[in-house]
Formats: sequence, structure tokens, C-alpha cells
Amino acid sequence: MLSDTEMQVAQALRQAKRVTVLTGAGISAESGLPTFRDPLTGYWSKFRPADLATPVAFRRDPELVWRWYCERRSAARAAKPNAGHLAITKLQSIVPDVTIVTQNVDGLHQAAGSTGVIELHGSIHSIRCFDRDHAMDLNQEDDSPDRHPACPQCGSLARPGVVWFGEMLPDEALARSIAAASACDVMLVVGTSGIVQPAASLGSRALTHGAFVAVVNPDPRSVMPGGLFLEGPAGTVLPGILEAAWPDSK
Ligand code: BJW
Repeated sequence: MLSDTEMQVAQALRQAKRVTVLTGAGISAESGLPTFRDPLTGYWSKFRPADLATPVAFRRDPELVWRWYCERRSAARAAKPNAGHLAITKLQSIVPDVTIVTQNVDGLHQAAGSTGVIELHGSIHSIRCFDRDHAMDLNQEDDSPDRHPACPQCGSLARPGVVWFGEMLPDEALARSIAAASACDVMLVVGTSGIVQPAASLGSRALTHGAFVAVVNPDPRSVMPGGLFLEGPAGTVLPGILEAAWPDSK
């Protein structure tokens, strides 16, 4: 039995021509990947972001950072998309214009079959060189915590293709996300604490432009101002809303 709020979101989706979905680490939690800020299991409950997710940290201890990202890459590769990722893929197959903007680096939206995914914080599955941003191939033998590859062009060490604190987001990804937030009829904000900028501002941007904004999260502290709040895990809430919006679709 869906709540009134869930029915409102289902109705808004049914009428929408353009939908933008902004996701964060919470959507991959049900695939077994930790979030960042869960007080018990989140990465930042065990490690300091300043030791692992900044250019200064990499300069200070490149091997530590490389090892951490190798472990996370291996976990991301082993993970399978869950019902939340699959519901978003299904939404893309029903509504003609659905843009997925993710802060996640794990590739699980793509593994679920979603297309045109905008990766605001890059991808853990790519590497480039630290000094000069030369793209590097991540071949199997290099993908090891014990072997830190160097750039064949300039000799600088490899780093993960993600966006660390203090770094600019990829220009094109950010511009496309801002455009998608500004032009959508409905925005779903799924599994993000809404703390990290500039991604966190996309929900308010959508609201300012008149979109219907709904937040899906088990933790009510992540409510975005003005948006409707659907309390619960993405893997339950999203399939429920889709089922209510399009009961006849498989
Ligand atoms: C579920 C669930 C289930 C659980 N279903 N939900 C303006 C003001 C203040 C500061 C700044 C600002 N502009 C820029 C900054 C600085 C900084 C920033 O925002 N700092 C904040 C901490 C305040 N931003 C940056 O540095 C960005 N760069 C930038 O803006 O450049 C220009 C600039 C630079 C410097 C100064 C000013 C301007 C870059 C940000 C890069 C973030 N990088 C990371 C690491 C990426 C690589 C990696 O994966 O290792 O990105 S940090 C980490 O946080 C990761 C995430 O993408 C990001 C967001 O986290 P997310 O996804 O929201 O996860 P959680 O854990 O926070 O939340 C999970 C949620 O899921 C929770 O709410 C749960 O309840 C929920 N949940 N189970 C649904 N089953």
C-alpha cells in the first residue's frame, strides 16, 4: 500500500516529459557498497577524507591512496545493480527524456542498462596520470594494490579517474547536469546526503525552475528544502512508485 506522497510522485512521473534523477552512494548501498557518511559503515566513519580523497593526500602518500581505490574498484566490479538501479533503467525505457546524474563512481547505473549517465565525480574504473592528466589504460596487471603504474608518456604515477575534494568537476558533466536540473518537470533525488557541492545544489536549482522534486532516502535528515520526502530504501521505494505510475508495464 503506497502512501499519499508516493502516489503524488507516481502521478507527477506519469505526467512528466522530462525527468532528471540525481543519485548518490545510497542507491548502491543495497548492492553492498558502503556509503560515505553512514555513522557505522560509511567510509568517512573509518577514514579521514583528507587522507584519501584530496590531491594533497595523494602527494603525501600515493601508495595508500592507490591501494584504497584498488580495493574499492574491486568491490565495485563484484557488485551487482539492485532494484533501485533497475527501476531507474525502467523509468528511462518509459519516459522519453530521462537524464541520470550520479555522484557515484561505481558504474552500477550503466551495469543496470541505463544510458547517457552523467558521472559528476568521475569513474573508479578509469585512471589517468597525476601530474598531467594523461589518460592511461587500466590493464589487468596494473589493477593491483601492489603495483602502482606510471604514465608511459611522462612517468608520473597513476591516480583514479574520480573527483577529489578541492578539484573542479568535469566541465561538460557539470554543464549538462545544470541544464538537466534546470529543464526537468520532475527531479528524483535518490540516496544522497546532499552535503557535497556543487551536486547538492542541483535539487534546489530544479525547484527554482519549477520542477516537482522528490527525495528518496531512509534518513529524513537528507530532506532537500521544498521537495517531497519519500522515506525508505531506494530498492523498495523506486519500484513501488513505478508500479503505481505504470501498473501494466513489465
Ligand atoms: C540510502 C540508502 C538506500 C543509505 N536507499 N538512500 C560550497 C560550499 C561549501 C563547500 C564547497 C562549496 N563548493 C565546493 C565546496 C567544497 C567541496 C564540498 O562540497 N565540501 C563539502 C563537504 C562541504 N566540494 C568540492 O571540493 C568539489 N569541487 C568543487 O566544487 O570544485 C570547485 C571548488 C573547489 C574548492 C572550493 C570551492 C569550489 C568536489 C567534490 C568531490 C567529492 N568527492 C567525493 C569522493 C569521490 C571519489 C570517491 O568515490 O572516492 O565524492 S566525496 C564523497 O561525497 C563522494 C560522493 O560522491 C560525495 C557525496 O556523497 P553522497 O553520495 O551523498 O553519499 P553520503 O554517504 O553522504 O550519503 C548517502 C545517503 O544515502 C545518506 O543520506 C543515506 O541516508 C542514504 N542511504 N541507504 C536510499 N538503501
